[in-house]
Amino acid sequence: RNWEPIKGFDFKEILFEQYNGIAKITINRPRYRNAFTPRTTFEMSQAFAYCREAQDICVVILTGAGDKAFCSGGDMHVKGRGGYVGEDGVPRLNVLDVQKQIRSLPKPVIAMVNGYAIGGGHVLHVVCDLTIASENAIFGQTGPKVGSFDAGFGASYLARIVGQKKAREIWFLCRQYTAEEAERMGLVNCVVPFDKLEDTCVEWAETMMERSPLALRMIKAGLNAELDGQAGIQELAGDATMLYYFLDEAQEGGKAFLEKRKPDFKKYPKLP
Ligand code: 2NE
Repeated sequence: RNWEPIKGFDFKEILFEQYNGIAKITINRPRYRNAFTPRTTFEMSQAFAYCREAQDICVVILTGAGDKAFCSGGDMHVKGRGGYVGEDGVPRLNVLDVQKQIRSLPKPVIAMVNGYAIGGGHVLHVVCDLTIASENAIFGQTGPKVGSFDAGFGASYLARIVGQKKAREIWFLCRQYTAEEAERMGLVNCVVPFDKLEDTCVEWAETMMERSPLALRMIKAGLNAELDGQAGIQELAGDATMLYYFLDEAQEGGKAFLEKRKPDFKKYPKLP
């Protein structure tokens, strides 16, 4: 498959490519099982921001380089006091920004889990809309073993997926689960042989690209809204406003203001 690099970025820790309307973001630190540093997550943020704006990108695939890991969470070499310390010496937890971006991206995001999805790397797949895993994939949280936790999406959204008891088991015991076990928990959409992983993700992406993008956008916002509180409602409401702006009724309000007259809203339909 002919993935083309997306130009205009000087990324050091991710690969950013596209093919036929699909963007692929690959965490590219296989030496460290694709653990992320503040730079990795800054780069991911930039890539997701591009995907939001780009008209020719319809679906995003998130994955890790190689055949060992999707992502092993925060890089323990740079975990300091207050967060993961970047090249500027500032401690951050900027992976949380990436999680929010994935959830609010008005396009589907597929986690292509090609190996270990552990710790903060596990949470990254959890927040993606769909997860497709290869048979060698391993899932789990390690926080309480290594001095960390994610009590945000990593806890509450995980519990929505696998249930409260299982989510507590995952976090309290820090066990590792096979792809088959993860599928049984509803934590992944499907499991395929490693050599079919990318083809399957592209097929799923291409199927979604045959569906109405606006319908997918609205349903994603609706599914998020319940859990994301005011922030979720804001997104769904923003989509409703966007659609309203397409109507003559909304145009009339703005036109009337500029023409210094009373708006005439009477002519627009009031459906039951
Ligand atoms: C991922 C896992 C299970 C893989 O095991 P294995 O046996 O396949 O590989 P190995 O030998 O452990 O790792 C290979 C190399 O990658 C480095 C290792 O240190 C090792 O390096 P060398 O010994 O060859 O020099 N490596 C792997 N993971 C790394 C990491 N996260 N940071 C830095 N280097 C890493 C196994 O490696 C593992 O359990 N890794 C640690 C997973 C972990 O605990 N991650 C942090 C969780 S906390 C978190 O991510 C987090 C959060 O909880 C909340 C918010 C934000 C982040």
